[in-house]
Amino acid sequence: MSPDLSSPRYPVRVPLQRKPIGVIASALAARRNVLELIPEIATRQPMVSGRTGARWHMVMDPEALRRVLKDRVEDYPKSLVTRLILEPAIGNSLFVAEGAHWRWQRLAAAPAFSQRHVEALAPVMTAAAEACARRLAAASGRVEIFSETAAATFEVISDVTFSGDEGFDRDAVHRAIDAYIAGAARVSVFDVLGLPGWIPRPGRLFSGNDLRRMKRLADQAIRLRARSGPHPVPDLLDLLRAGVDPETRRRMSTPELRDNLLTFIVAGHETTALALAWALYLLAFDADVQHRAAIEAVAVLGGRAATAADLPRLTYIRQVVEEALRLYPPAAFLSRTARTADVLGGREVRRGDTVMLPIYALHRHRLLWDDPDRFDPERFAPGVTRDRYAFLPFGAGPRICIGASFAMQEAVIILATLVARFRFALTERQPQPRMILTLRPHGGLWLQVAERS
Ligand code: MNH
Repeated sequence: MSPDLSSPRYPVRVPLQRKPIGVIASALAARRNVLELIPEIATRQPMVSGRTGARWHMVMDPEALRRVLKDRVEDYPKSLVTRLILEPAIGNSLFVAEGAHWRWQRLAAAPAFSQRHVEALAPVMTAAAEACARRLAAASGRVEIFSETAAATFEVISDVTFSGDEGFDRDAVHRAIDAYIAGAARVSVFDVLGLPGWIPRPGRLFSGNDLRRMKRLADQAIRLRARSGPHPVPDLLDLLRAGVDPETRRRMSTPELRDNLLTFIVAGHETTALALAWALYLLAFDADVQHRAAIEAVAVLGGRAATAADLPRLTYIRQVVEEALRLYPPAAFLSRTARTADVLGGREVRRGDTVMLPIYALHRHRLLWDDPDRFDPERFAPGVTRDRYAFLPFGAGPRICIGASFAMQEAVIILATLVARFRFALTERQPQPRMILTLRPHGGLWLQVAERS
């Protein structure tokens, strides 16, 4: 018997499909929430295949995931839909490029995300945590938490990409990115499914104006920096400008720098904000866990904001972030296109098939997790082992998120700072997890916030 998920033992979840659905129903469901495409059996079986116009496979088997993401990564490039959605905004940057063009950009960007540089960027995160706490103290009462965490992570990412005032209009960039994400959200679906051509597709994807303006602003800042030289504490622009192709000694051109910096902003701000918002929801959901997290945060921080030096002692806070990334992975659904015929989990894959990696279902898979819908940060306690490919909030293999440790450091610093100072409680408005490009709380994430003591 399946547990009663309406009972408060379980935090909110997406109702998965229990019956196969047709093409039109799929299209409508996917438009509303990509996760509604996932059949419930995807949480019990290693692989589910089907045909909705084109052939597709959903892969939840750790061995098969390893093949797609690591062993045969060249044979499973990012899907057409990924390119279609992202290219207008971020060009052929690190996130979308394949083969040699991806490789050299990854190598050029790697030093910027090394442990040493990420730690050097921590003061920016501490300042954003401090500012976020000030805003919450002023707001107290019912607060829409996702917009608060998004403000904090945008502050961090814009400060570490284009630090210093070089006429870089952050608000304009923020607006352009939000408008772009809203526009992109309207398309994804149709192509994720490879629907037959007779189904009408939405018209123009994005207003080109916002994107053009955003690119112009970034180009200006890059040209100014070329004249003024690097900052005393190098930011991501400085570090990327210094990056060279180890083989050809080539450096990034202005458009390449711009596309990659905008990629960091697009890939790094909303995802981290969601991890934080869902973590706060889960703490509000479970008072015992929140109590334990607060004891740790208060013991380590007292009343001040967290810094990089505190990280080794904020282990439970980190476990909470990891468990939030399991239950509500911001990148809950990845997709690839098979470049050649292959066999995955004993099944025939043909060239051109869509290979979907429903991270949401993987993270709640009955064969991989015990009572998977339950919130339990102990799953990530030191010493607990699990299959490397059962937990993929940042992907895996060569294309693993380059910003993973940046994001974890930022999330722990901000979460610890907030939990030490505030108590969070649920309101009668349950958040609704909906995935468009990322797994967002539809209608906002409303919590009751009160200062401690
Ligand atoms: Mn991030 C790739 C999730 C934060 C920059 N990111 C990925 C992938 C996932 C992901 C999943 C792999 C996608 C795929 O294989 O199709 N990223 C996250 C999550 C967070 C996150 C859940 C926060 C939490 N990402 C960040 C931050 C940055 C960043 C912060 C930058 C500052 N991510 C990237 C880049 C890539 C990426 C760049 C592409 C890397 C590559 O393809 O080599």
